[in-house]
Amino acid sequence: MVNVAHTLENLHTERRTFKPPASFAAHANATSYEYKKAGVDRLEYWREAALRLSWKTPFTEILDWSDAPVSRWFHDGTLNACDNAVDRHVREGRGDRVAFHFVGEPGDTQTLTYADMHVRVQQAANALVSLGLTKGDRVAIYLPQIPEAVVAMLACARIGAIHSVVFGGFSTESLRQRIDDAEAKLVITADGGNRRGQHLALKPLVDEALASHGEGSAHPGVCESVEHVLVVRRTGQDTAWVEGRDVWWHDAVDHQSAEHEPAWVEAEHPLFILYTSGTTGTPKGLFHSTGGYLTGVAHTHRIVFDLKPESDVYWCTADVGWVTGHSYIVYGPMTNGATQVLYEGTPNSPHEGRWWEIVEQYKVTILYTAPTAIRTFMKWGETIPNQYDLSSLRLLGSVGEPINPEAWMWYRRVIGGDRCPVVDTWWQTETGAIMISPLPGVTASKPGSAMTPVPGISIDVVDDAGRPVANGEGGYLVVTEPWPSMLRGIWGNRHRYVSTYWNHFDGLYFAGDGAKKDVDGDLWLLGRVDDVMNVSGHRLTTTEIEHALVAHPWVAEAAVVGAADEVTGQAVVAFVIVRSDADGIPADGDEVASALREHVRRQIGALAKPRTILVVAELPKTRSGKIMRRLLRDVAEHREVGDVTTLADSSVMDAIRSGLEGGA
Ligand code: 6R9
Repeated sequence: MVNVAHTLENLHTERRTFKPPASFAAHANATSYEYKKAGVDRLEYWREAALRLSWKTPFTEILDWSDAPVSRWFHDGTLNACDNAVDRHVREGRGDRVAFHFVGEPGDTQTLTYADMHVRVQQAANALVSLGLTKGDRVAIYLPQIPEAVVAMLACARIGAIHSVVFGGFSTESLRQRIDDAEAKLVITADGGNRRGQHLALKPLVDEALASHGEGSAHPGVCESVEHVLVVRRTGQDTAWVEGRDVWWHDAVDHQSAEHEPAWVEAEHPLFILYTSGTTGTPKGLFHSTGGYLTGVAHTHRIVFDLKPESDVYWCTADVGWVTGHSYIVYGPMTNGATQVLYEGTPNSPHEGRWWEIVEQYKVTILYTAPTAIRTFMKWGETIPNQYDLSSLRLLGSVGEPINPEAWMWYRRVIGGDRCPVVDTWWQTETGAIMISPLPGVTASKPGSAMTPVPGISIDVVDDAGRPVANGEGGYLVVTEPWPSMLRGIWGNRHRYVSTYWNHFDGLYFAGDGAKKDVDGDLWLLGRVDDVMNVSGHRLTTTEIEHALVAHPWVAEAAVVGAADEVTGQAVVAFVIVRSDADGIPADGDEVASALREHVRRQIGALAKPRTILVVAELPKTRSGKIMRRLLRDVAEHREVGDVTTLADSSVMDAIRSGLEGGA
């Protein structure tokens, strides 16, 4: 069940612990009292956290669980997320504080204070209103990592519109699906973004998505909800234009008044939809509330990252297109009045020291990134970060996938100078906010373990029957009590919400991850137990890639597995059976493979492109016709193939093996 089994050995032997430095603990936002308070009265603990937000009308009820498993938190209060993230700081005299040091990949920079953001979000909100948007409408945002992405999200929140950010690396097809499922009225995009010195066009992908319901299209009737496309000029590249539909951001926004009264919404008003790979083919549109979500992200950001808003410079390297960007760039840090770095580009552009140059230049104090990035830096070698002054750093965070102890130790030693606590934070798009993590001033942490649930969160590891396992044993990770930032559902599909998360174990939220309690009861995350893969911290399912492959005329059948990969955690490996009589199919397997890899990139996006495609004559199947991915994973990971007794035809694996040795 667990696909990172190779890390298990470490877990049994890992006994190193790192206590918070005394100087850190002495000034930490969170002490052990935090656990005590939450332990005495969980709901009261969350009430206090919610009271740190700015409410227009106060709430009287904390949790309403009568419609379980859909929760309502603080539901009779009203507030606005943009007001909390921006206006409040200006109102309370913090307008001059820098909100963002923006660094574009080509080297352009912008400094935006909270007062600057205040002007921008109000102008953008007025522009949205003038384009006919109103409370409850959905807006798709397909932008590079530039300040307008943050402004666009907050402007939606300001008017009560629900944003659905689609990561800029997704293909036309993925964008089309997401626009369509949410019935977005507006798409906000850019001419393009900067990626490794190139201009990467975005607008043409939007045009293609919206044109796909045209005559003769494979998708009649889709995306008809879209009335306008708002286009940020980022790269200046030539852009096709649909008169009447397309509007330049600068034309629509810049002349607007910088006064806009936020829409005061009920706490349960949906703030955003974010699509994530599901175990069945189509992506799930998870949606989050306003009051509970904001409480969860602001609170965890304050206690896990120990944010001191007056002095810290915080940098989360995630893209705003992922949940980490939503929760720990936009809503959590901004609600807490953080000063942040926002970087448009990749870590090796124009050179492999780019991140460390940024840390040095802006004196970054808190860095939050992913294991895949850390392993990439390890591969590039420590002489690169060693050339920069990283002494401003005081806390390091990790998220997205299990961090192997070796990477954890390297991160702590090379980047953190052996003095910074490392917080390995486990959470999901569904959970909205961090659920398991050390508290940096309290926890003596172990390399590779996310340690314990954060205060106010109730988590367990259970066996197949839903019974808690003993220390020293593994099982399935579950959340046992509702929490404020939990997802409120899957857009338009309550049934799928219930069956995906609540039908596995009665009354428990099923996270889809395997976990182990060590002898001390600390938690070790072991990766997904379903067919979700984790490639560089991005969630993909085997099914969605298989669907893309079989949609190609050359492919008769396809099976996809996630194989362990040193840098990306897992890598996509596809096994395909081709139609040898298909029109135009090359005789050479390598040519077939490269064309199919490109096809997957176009269908889903570059992140889904298989590392390896193997053309095979047959796939291993059980007698009931199920593909045995476990055996294919053995092949992909160059292991001895496991038990084949349930195969309908046990010679299939021999054929695959010998075919591979033949050089395919
Ligand atoms: C925030 C985010 C969620 C899945 C989750 C798990 C994996 C995330 C992790 C981790 C081990 C950590 N995951 N953080 N596994 N240790 N610290 O990544 O959300 O994109 O929805 O992915 O990522 O498998 O179930 P999302």
